[in-house]
Order: sequence, then structure tokens, then C-alpha cells
Amino acid sequence: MRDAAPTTIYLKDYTPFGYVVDSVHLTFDLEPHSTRVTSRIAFAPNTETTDRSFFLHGEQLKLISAKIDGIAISPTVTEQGLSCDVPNAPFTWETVVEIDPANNTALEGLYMSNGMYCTQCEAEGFRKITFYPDRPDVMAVFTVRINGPHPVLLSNGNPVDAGPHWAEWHDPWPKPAYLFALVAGELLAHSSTFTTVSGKHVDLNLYVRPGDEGKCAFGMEALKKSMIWDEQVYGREYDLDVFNIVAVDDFNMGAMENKGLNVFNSSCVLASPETSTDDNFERIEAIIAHEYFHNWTGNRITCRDWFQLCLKEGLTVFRDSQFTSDLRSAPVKRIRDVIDLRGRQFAEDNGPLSHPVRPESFQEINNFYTATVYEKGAEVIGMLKRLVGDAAYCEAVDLYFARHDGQACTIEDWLKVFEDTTGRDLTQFKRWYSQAGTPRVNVTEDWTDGTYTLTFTQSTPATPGQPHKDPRVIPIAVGLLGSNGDEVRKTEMLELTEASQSFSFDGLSSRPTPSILREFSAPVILERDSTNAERAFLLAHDTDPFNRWEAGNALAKDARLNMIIKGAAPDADYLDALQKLVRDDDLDPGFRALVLQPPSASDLAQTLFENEHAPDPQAIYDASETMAQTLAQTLADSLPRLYAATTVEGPYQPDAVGASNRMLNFRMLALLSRLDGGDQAAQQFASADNMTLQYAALVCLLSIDKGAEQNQAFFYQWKDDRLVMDKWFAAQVAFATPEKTAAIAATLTQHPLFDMKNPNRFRAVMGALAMNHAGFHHISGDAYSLLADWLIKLDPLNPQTTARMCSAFQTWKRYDADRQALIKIQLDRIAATPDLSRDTTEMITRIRE
Ligand code: 0A1
Ligand code: ZN
Repeated sequence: MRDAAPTTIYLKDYTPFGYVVDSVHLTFDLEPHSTRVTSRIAFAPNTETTDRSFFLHGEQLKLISAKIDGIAISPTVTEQGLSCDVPNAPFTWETVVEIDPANNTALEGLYMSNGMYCTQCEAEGFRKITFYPDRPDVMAVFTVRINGPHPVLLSNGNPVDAGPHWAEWHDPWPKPAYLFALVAGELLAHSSTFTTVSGKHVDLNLYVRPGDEGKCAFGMEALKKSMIWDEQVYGREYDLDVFNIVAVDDFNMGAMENKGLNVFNSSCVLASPETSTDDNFERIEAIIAHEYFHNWTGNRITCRDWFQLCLKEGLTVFRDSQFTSDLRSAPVKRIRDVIDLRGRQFAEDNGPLSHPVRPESFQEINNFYTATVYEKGAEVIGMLKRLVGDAAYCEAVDLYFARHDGQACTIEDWLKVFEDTTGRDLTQFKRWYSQAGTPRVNVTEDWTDGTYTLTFTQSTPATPGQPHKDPRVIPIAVGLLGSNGDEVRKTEMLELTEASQSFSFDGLSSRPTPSILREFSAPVILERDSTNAERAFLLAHDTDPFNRWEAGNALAKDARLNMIIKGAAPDADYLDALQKLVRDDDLDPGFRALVLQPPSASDLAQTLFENEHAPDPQAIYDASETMAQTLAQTLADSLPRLYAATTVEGPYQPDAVGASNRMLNFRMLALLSRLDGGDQAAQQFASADNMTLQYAALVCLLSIDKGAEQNQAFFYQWKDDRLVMDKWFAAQVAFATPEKTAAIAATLTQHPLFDMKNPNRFRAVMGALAMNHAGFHHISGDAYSLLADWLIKLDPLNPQTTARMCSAFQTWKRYDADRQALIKIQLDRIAATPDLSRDTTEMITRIRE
């Protein structure tokens, strides 16, 4: 083991640290292989505890010297940190350590990316920078001096002073070490300013490598929109003189909310019409908002311990979804979020990695930056808001900010503000935080003497470590429709609290059609016998856009499942319903595009598994191909008209209306390609003046196993743009036919531009491999072994990215015995690798169980 033997940390064992930190002074003398970090920390006994043991985290640090109140000491140093005797009174702690950023391929702590220094401290990276109580409940005011030859030297807070080759920063807001950041390099600033609602002037800078200046404008505008939105919607104002963002090419995640100095994976901030797609623009806008919103939900109010991660992440994801809904189309955002939730979070929640939104134990916290903590965490906030209502939600959140500003909090603190403002008892609601697994909600209905009754029964399957589940409170939004499609009952929020419970609606003149779980009011699996006729009716008439889409999605899934299970032909009712919908020009094009978007292979696999059929990935692929071909033929007459109608004239703008049109335009092109062998797509590729159209054309061609020429042209056009090259690597694998997928991925790993040390490039190939469902699960097993080979190679260099990618195997028990055996061989092989990191060991152990 390279890491120390894994130990499990439990929420129930939380104790506060014995000392508080009054101030931290850090000096960095930057050298690629021997950076010196000098720390001066003012400690004082913490009056809230009597435990006076003194332990500072520290990993991979060379201790040069340590002093207490100016007197040299010799602390006991282990691989995890140091301990020593300290005075039972305030004292000054000083150390000098040496670190090696140039050899830091794990991208945690201080590391180098293309010659630039950069840090990543969440969750436990600060301990790789200096000895410190690296835990989020220790908050302190930091002053930082950076000595280095670079023109740009940045840290958190406000600039104090600078000279040639040095700069000093002071952050007046007490913060935990995970929010520390330092950046140094030859960077260019794209600058602007913002005036807050109370008239405070803020300098805004987006720092990038030379050559990327042209990709900053959109991110800067997104930042300003976020600042205004948080003032207007949450009453939150920015609190420093500067807000800096830095784009870095080597980064394990999307971005990081360091106080006043957000660090972004360059793929999540750099954008231009020529190199970014509509989806990229929307995602960038959302991530900039997310990181900015953390300034209040995460930074001003932080987490007491890492078990509370969802306190900041669930809330901040919820806030960024609200932001995107407000700026763009709310129904389209909701539908896309649910597709994503079902694809990633449901897969996690219904497999071996299932864990509560607030986990109760972990070995490596980096393995818990999951869809459950983030996306289900956001759904839980959404449910809370639905249950208490919009006004009460605002009141409770205001109290949260007022009561807890400057504190490190827990989920209990969060729920208490809702209890105090609404008088509600949220004891049962708290189960959403403590119980893992996706609840199944079964619905039956009755119509007797003018009374319509819905009976709901909830149950949650056992998950690892949680055999028994208690009923949760589930908000179920229900509306009732009359036979002509009119709403006979407006949306009502039913509160399911029992294992089984009925709700009646009387005074109805005829049996209504129910629209249940409107807006996807709770993250559950709804089980209800329905007919295609009813679904087609809801697809045509439901007044709730989410459920309208959901009806189409249910039809789409059913049609494909019947093809897979029963060998049925593509369903005529479904094709008919789609034809009507596509021609309805009153409907938002983006919405129509989403109804036309085929259900994902992974979603179909999960549904087959739930219905006791081992999913055959090749059969799923074949059915989806046949359906696409039939759909293209059925819609043949409408395709050219709609393709033309959704072609946006004029210079490209990444606005919501244009993007919505291009979404449908892309669907039309994908179907047309199945009829014309890709002629239209080839034309579009040749004439495209923006990446959305160029990439869409390439994807359409690759999806029908064509486009070799365009693929090559794309390469030569973009080989010097690393973010576009990531698209090039990914598209070839993601859209390859099943039998070619592994071979294409293997070939690409030999390409001179493949670089395993760059997480974006590694994910472009290996992430796409895992996402190509039929390709990844091809019965040859080639993709399984290829992924395992590369995970084994990457682990010693970058455990975090390796561990995250292990989740590609999390659904393995869904599949047939042959595939399970093939995957098991790979899991065993990874597990048996000598010196496997703690991160990967934990993931593989949990997946194998
Ligand atoms: N807090 C960031 C996500 C993040 C988490 C961990 C990281 O390194 C291990 C980096 C970023 C966010 O939610 O945006
Ligand atoms: Zn976040």
C-alpha cells in the first residue's frame, strides 16, 4: 500500500479540535521542485472542548524546521502529520516545509500545470502544502506572501501590496483551509468591474494562458449575471474588493470555489462560438454561477465536517439550477436535470455504491463527491421548498444566513431554520439525508360515485449497510385532467408520509386522467400501470411540461422494451404521437427535441434489470437503431422543413432561443442522416461557422459509421486547440459502433496527443468508452480490460481521477453471468495491483461487494 492502511471515519465520532486558529501567515518561495512554505499560525485553546491533544495534518511534506513561540522543537512526524506538546495557552506556531509541485501529478495540494503553479485543497489537499488542522470547522483569517518570478501572483481575499517578484494578499473572512488557493504564472487577465447593490466596487478578472484571451467574454458575463441574480433572488452581496477566476488545464474536477479566487478546469470556463457548443456554453454559465454562489453557501457558511458536504453542495446545485431555469427555459432545464439524475444518480443509488445524501462513514472523502451528494442533495432541497412553499423557503434561508454566517454547520442547523420559521417537525424529512436508495412509489386508482382516489405505496430496496428503510415524506404533485385535456384539478402537493396512503378527489363529473409527480416533485421511481393511449393523451395535453415530456419518455421506453423483450416492431402509436408533436410549431423546439431524444441505453438497461430481465446491451443497441431508422422514415416528410425552420440565421449567439432551435435542428439532422447516408450532415460540416453545428454534423456522421474524412478534417483544423481536441477524442469513442468501440479507444490511447496525466484527455477517451453502452459492454470484454489497464496505469499518478472512473463498473451486477464474470476478472485485477491508492481501493472494494 502506498497509502497508509485504510481507516474508516464515522460521523458519530465527530469531536471539535482542541485549538482555535486566530490567524495564519503563509510565505511561499516558489521553485518547481523545492517550494518552501513558511507558516506562522496563532493557536489558542478551544474553550468548547477539554481535549488538548495537538495533531496537525501533513502529508508528503519535508519538515525543515518547527518552532513554538520562537523556540525550535522536534515534533513527532508520521505519514499523516505531526504531534507534539504545546502550551495550554495561546502560542505562535512556525514551520518551514519543502514541497515538490512539479512532481505532483495527483493535482491535489500545490501542483504545476503548463508551467503555472496552482492549488487544489478541497477536500484534504491543504495538508500537502503545510502542517495544519486541515478540517473545515477550523476557520481562520489568512495572510499570504508569494515570492516568485511570475508576472501574476494570486491568493485569496484582497491584494495588499506587490513588488517585482512578490505579492501579498489578505483575506479578512475566516475560512477553512480547503478554501485556500494560490496561483502563479504567466497569465493574461480579461478584466471587468461590478458594482454591488449597496454600491461597492468589485474588480473582476478572468486569468488565462496567452492564446486563450478570446475565450473569456462569455464567462465574464456569466459571472456578472450570477452576481446580480444572487443579490436579487437570495439577497446575497459579494464581500471582497476583487473576484478572480483562473483557468487551468490540468484539474481533477470542474471547478473550485476558493474564496475570492475560483479555479476552473479550462473546459468549464473558456468558450468561443468557434470552439464551444451550445451545451458547453450552458454548462459554463451554470458552473460559474455554482462556484460564485458558493461564496455564501459554502464559504461564508461552511461545513462542520465532510459528512455535511451536501449542506453546501446540494444547496448550491439547487441554486445554480434555479439560476439556469430563470435565465433559460425552466421546463427544458428540469427535464435535462431529471435525465441526468436518472442516468447517474439512480444508477449509483441502485447499485453497490449507494450511500445516503449525508454519508455516515467513509475511507476517502474524495470518493463522495457524487451524484447522490450533489444532485440528490439538490433534489432534497427542492422537496423541502415544495413542502413549505416558496415564501417560507425564502424566510428560512434568510434565517440560515443571518443565524449561521461565519460558522461551520450541519444538516441539523439547516433543517432547524425551517423548523423554526415554519413550525414544522422535519424529523421524518431528515430520512432523505440518512437513508440511501431510491424509493419506489406504487400508485393504484379507484373511481367510485364521482370520487377519484389515488393510493400510494412506498418502499425502498435495501442498500449496502441499510437493510431496513422507514417511510419518508414524499411530496407528490398531482393534477387531474378532463377528457378534453382541460385541467379539472390544478396541481396539488400531496404529502405521502405513510408506507401506504390514499388521497381522494370528489365532485368530479367524470373519471379524470391523473398527472402524477408533476415537475418530478420527488426523486422516486413511480410505478403505475398505464396505457399507451393514456400516455399519448398526456403527451398531447398535459399542462405540466415535465409530465408531458415524461409521457413521451414512457412511450419511447416502452416501445423499445417491447422490441427488446418481445421482438415487437416499432410501436405505431408511439410513432404517431411523435409525428403530431414534432409538427406542433406552437411547442418550444427545445422541448420537442427532448421528446425526440431517445432514452439512454443505460436507462433502458436499468429498467430491464428492474423488471427481471438481464439487459443485453447489443439488443438494446439494435432496438434503438431500428427505432431511429423507422422514426426517420415516419417523419421523412417533416424532416427537411423542420431542419430548415430550425436553422438559425445570422452570426452565432449562445442564447437560449438559438440553442433551443439548434437542439431540434440537431435531432432533425440525426434522422435525416439515416435517410440520406449523411449528405446533409456532410454539407453542414463543410459550411458550419460554429462548433455547435460542426460538432453536431460530425456526431451524426460517426453515429451512422461514416465521417472518416470529416473526422480527419476536424483534427487538422483543431489540433492546436486542446479543448476541441478533447471533443475529437471523445466523439470517436462515444459514437462508435459497438464492435469497434474498444479498438478505436485503444488506438486513440497511442495517439501523440493522448496524455494520461491530463484528466480532461484521459476522460475524453476512457469516459467516452464507459459511456458508449453497447461498446463498453461488448461481449468480447475488450473494453472492460482496456479500461482496467488504464486505471491501473493512472492510479499511481492520479488516484482521484482513477477512483472516479472506477464507477464505470458500478452497474456490473445488472448484466448476464458472462459479462459479470468478465468484469469480475478486471475488478479483481485492479484490486490485486500492488500499492493501489486508498481512493481506488475503497471504490473497487465497494463495487465488488
Ligand atoms: N467544491 C467544488 C468541487 C470540487 C471538489 C473537489 C475537488 O478536488 C478534489 C475539486 C472541486 C464544487 O462543488 O464546485
Ligand atoms: Zn459545489
